[in-house]
Amino acid sequence: MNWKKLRIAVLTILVLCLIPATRYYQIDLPLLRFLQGSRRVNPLSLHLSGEFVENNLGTELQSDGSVIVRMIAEQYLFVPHCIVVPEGIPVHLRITSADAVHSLALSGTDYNVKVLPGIISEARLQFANPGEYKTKCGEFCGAGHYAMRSEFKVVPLDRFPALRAGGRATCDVQ
Ligand SMILES: [Cu+2]
Repeated sequence: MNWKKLRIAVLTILVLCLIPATRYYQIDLPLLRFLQGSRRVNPLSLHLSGEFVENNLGTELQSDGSVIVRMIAEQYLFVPHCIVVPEGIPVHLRITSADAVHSLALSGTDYNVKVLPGIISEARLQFANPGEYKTKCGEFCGAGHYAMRSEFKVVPLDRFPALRAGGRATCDVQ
């Protein structure tokens, strides 16, 4: 056996093992950030420009009938605090963090979306029944962590306030 070939084989296996390990432990490597290009966002300018400016947050009905929800997690609140979505419609969640590592956890379930500064986390949800679903931050993020909560208000489709494409819905408008 040629030692040089063996060494190359061992190194290759090590590198191949490291790739899933970095994903599992969510190690933030510059290379991974680069590979995630389209999901990157500058946490320092979220409120100033781009997808996560204030009037673009919340629920938006798409022309194909699906729903997009955009949220920001920051110490120690979720913006918007309350999200209204229709029942039985796929909801595409896009959320990012303005500061620390947070997560959006649906109380009473093991559903948990990790939220990192600089990255847009995406998730698909669908609520079968109307009701108020409490959410909380599932990742310890500092002194106010335990007060970091929000809710999803799921309404019957005919009561969903933004029934036209591009329309927006907030919990206040019912
Ligand atoms: Cu937290």
